[in-house]
Amino acid sequence: MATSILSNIADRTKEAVASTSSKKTAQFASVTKDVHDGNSTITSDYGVKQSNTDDWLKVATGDKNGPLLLEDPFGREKIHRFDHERIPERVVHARGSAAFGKFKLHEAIPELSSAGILNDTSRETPVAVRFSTVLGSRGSADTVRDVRGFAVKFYTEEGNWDIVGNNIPVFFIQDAMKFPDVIHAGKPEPDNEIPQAQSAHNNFWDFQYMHPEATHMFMWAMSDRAIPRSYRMMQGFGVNTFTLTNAKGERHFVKFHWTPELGVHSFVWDEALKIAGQDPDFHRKDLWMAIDSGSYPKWKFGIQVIPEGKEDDFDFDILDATKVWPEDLVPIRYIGEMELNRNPDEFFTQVEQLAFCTSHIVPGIGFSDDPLLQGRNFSYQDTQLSRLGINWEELPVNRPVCPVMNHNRDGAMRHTITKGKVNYWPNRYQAVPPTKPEEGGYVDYAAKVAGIKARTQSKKFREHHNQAEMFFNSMAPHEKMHIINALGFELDHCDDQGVYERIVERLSEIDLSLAQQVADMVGGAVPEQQKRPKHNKKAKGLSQTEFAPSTPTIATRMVAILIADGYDPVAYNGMKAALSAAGALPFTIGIRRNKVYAAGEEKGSSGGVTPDHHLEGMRSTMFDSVFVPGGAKSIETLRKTGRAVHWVREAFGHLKAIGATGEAVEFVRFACDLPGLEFSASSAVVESYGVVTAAQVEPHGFKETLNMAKGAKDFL
Ligand code: HDD
Repeated sequence: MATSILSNIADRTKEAVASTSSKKTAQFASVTKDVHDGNSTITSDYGVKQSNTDDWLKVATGDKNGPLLLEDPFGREKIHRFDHERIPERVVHARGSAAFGKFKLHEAIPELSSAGILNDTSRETPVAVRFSTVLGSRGSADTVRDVRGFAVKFYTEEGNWDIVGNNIPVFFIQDAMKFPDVIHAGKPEPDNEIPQAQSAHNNFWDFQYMHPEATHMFMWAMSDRAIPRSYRMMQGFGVNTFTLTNAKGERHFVKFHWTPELGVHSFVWDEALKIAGQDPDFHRKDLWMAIDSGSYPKWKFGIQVIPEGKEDDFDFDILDATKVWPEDLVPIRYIGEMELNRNPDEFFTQVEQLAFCTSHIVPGIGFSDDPLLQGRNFSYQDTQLSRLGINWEELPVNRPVCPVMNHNRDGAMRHTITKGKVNYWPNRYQAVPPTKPEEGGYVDYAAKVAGIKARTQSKKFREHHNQAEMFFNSMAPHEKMHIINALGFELDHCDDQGVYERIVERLSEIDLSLAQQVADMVGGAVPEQQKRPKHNKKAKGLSQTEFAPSTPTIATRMVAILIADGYDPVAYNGMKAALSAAGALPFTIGIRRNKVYAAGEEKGSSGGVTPDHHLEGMRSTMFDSVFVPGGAKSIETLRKTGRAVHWVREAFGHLKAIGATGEAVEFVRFACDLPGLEFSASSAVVESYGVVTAAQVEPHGFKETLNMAKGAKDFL
């Protein structure tokens, strides 16, 4: 997607960017300046109007340049400010983008939690959400194979609450102390800083083998979840076990879930690989465009709850972040919804400076003894200090919308002015006292703790394979195939035979056939025996095929319409109108970007359409679907153009819905080159392998064609 697509869509929809009337929006407005206000002129940072910001003050010698003068405050300030623009990127999750929106509770849960946000269904809580990849640097590509971050900041009336989650419900490690190891092993290798944003290397897989606890997570990371089609089409999980406490002081263990309204969809690997080169900003643009055009992404908010006292009823430890709570055992209860409806105004101040802490919770919510979570609670606050400084919570994007007042003071870049005689508690004025619990002061759950101080872990933490196998067993056949191929790709990039052979050995503890197929692909000994007896259990909610939207939709999907001179204008216009009416985004792809003329139109006449892109500029990988209208001359040209044939063939290979009418039917059959593909020679609409054709089609037939396309797998 090029920038032109962005402006294109904005033009087309003419829908204003939504502004949620919220306290956070108003707060942002109070610190926002607009370069387009028409009244501003350039000043120095200390407010003096400048008359020239192009030429450094120098000693002029006739009409020649003389030396620059250090005394120039404007020249010094401009360069000095530039030299210091960068702050450290996040040590993980450096690449990402964010948007703002609102959270609405549908069902109050007073029996579980006293949190205002989980009880007051009349509230609209402003949120900021940042999506990210984990391993790549800030400038790396969006569509790499990786876990995606899904971090939500709720600006609640009682303070900020952050759920810093991922799009995968489990994690590589069980104890926070291992985090530097797992990240060092995944990031580029230390000697040559290769590879960028990839898990396909020796160190990553060496780590996976050395840590059997990572097995479940690497199965997820090799699945389609790790190559999402869009941030808007991924789930989010809090991963760690938190707690909810009600007004009576009773406690429940909880896991948080986000389920996207649009369903869960992924790329195929070949597509993801190509887009990483063709458009490294694919996901960032996709989110931006959707919000800009008024198609606001939404997620249902769900909780899984286990009452205190029941925590030992499972064959896994409920505090182990490498395990899911199978939905068959602990169903998800959906109680709210989140919508993202506002793009940032400025990336640096609203996305780079957006900072999360798992330790940021509000009354009614608490932590469990999950050893990953407890370590995270230290790490996030700590990392914000080195990225943003001690006063990072004063930055506009991080500021709560409720009052903040205490006796913390000073530090670099403090900019709140706190008036008064005292900066400690208790004081003789009773100034700024703590809040009583009954008036909303946070109360820690009075957990009984007794034990022996030791570096140890619970017994159930030592079982690592049951859920890895359950995950694999629960996959649809094509999902299993994708996992096998992903492992084949990753291990092919490991040149240390010890590394890939040992991973195959690990796989034989999960599923023999999986291990054998991967071994055959990547080389080395093919295992003959299942190394651990299989339990053959499956669970609900693991295969992403279960997450089709309740009503199939092509809204916000990008459809390319491929044309050359002599195209059929009835089919072209009919399909374009039908797509727009269904909320899809049609793009005209021409043989060139200069005007293309329909059958019956003179070249150079006032008619013709100006394509959004030409065949070489934009590939089919960038679109969800392709439609080719007929027109004898247009098809003759497309058929002779290698790139056009490749366009359609590649779309077919990437399992995209393809539509063709009139002469294009034969062209698509030729391009897809698949015996057994059924095509229609009559006016009947035929669907075969996601290719929808009608050789003779009346304008009213487009609705039917579109309905069939909706049924094509890519859209479900
Ligand atoms: Fe983390 C960032 C998610 C374990 C330490 N993490 C970070 C972000 C996400 C997650 C989404 C990006 C936030 C943003 O957009 O700014 N992390 C997770 C999940 C984990 C997890 C779901 C497992 C349940 N993380 C984890 C551990 C540690 C960290 C065990 C350290 C002990 N994570 C960090 C960090 C980062 C971070 C170094 C880097 C930037 C930041 O915090 O703000 O502190």
